[in-house]
Amino acid sequence: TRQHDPEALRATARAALERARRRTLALTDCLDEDELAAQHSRLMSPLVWDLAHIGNQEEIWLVRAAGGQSPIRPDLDQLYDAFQHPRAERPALPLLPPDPARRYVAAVRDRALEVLDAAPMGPDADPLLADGFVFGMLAQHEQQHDETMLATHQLRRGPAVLHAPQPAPAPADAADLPREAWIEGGPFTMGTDDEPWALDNERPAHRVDVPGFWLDTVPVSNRAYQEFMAAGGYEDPRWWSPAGWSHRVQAGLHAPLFWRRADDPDTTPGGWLRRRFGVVEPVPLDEPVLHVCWYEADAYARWAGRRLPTEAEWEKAARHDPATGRSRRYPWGDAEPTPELANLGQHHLQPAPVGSYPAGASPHGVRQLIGDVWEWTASDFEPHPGFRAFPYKEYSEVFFGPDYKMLRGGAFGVDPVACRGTFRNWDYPIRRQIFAGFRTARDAAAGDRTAGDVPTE
Ligand code: AVJ
Ligand code: FE
Repeated sequence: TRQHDPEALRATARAALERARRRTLALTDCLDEDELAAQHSRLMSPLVWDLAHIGNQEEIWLVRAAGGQSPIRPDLDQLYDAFQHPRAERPALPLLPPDPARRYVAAVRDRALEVLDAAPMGPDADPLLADGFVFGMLAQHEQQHDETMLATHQLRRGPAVLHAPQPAPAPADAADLPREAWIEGGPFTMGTDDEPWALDNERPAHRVDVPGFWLDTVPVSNRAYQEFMAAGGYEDPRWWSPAGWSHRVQAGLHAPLFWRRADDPDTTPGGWLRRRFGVVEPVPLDEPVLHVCWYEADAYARWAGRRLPTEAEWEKAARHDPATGRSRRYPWGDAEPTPELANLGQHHLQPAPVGSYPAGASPHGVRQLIGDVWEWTASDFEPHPGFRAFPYKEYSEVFFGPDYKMLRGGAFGVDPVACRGTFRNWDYPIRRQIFAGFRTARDAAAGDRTAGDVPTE
């Protein structure tokens, strides 16, 4: 996966940066000045803040730190420092209006491409430049903000401005899939040392012993989640953690975010409607459930007699190849994602039906680990053993601890550059505006573990 030809690496880096910028502009060119400056939710920044913040990070890390160039707009550093201003306060800041923000990000990009054309990028170069890391880091940063901007679009009220084709219907075999897959026990390699654009929190590679466990072959569907709702799951504290139950009561949770009861529940299959990027439609029963918080996922799993997988279990299911004992980049192997393998890249504005993407299945037959919906795991955000912050503590290190829960796998609005079997995402357990669903797991029962835990054919 390392590209040793510097010209090929330059072309890959340029394409990743250009793809991110096309998306950033598409997400901001479709709204007028007022909508770009408005705060559509207190959870989110105004879109103009994300836009200029993308440029400012590119200036700081790519143009100045890696490129050694002089500052373009050092006066903007404070304004667009995410740690100095919480999201709720950003609309009151003297932000660049949309057109000056667009000119700023374009000026930074011109300089960034000059740096790219001149940079030594061999494995012995400065660590920011080696293997083109800083270009990959900024492309991932921009794509992550694009996903955040997509969540702002989803929260925004008003007529639809984003459009995309629907994913294909589920393949014929989706209904006959086994409900769960057995992931045999034993050590596997978690994290990576040889993924050139892996971020600091994905490193280093280390062995983790994961006892055998059962994992859902597909994410939990809206149909299954509605069974939990119909069984009174939201009203029964037995299924909720203490913190989850107090949040459930205080926030009045009773259904996923963006859902409302249909006026004519008898003629709407399932009886629920959802708002999706400005369109109200019946909740599709075969899609993975989306816009649930960690507490809801945890409660559903307990109601189902199951639990959320740990992050190590998730990564083993997504990467471990029982035939070779190797950890691979993706469930299907080492090849880059394509539209046949996973629902990524905002080609669609929703997840595909559960059971989709048979070509992207893992060797254990687990589907949709990559793409469709971020998957909540049971785990807190902890560093891998041997972690070293790079290039700055505020990317990952300041978030370590029990406040954040880990999400894995990426959603339909995640670009492939910011998605792989090792990629780690995190958020507060109350957050629902992110594109998150989940799947469940359970421990081995007596008799499940064979001698030496060799998988049986
Ligand atoms: C990894 C998605 C939690 O959006 O807060 C963006 C990514 N870091 N700018 C976030 C990030 C700095 C981060 N997440
Ligand atoms: Fe950022």
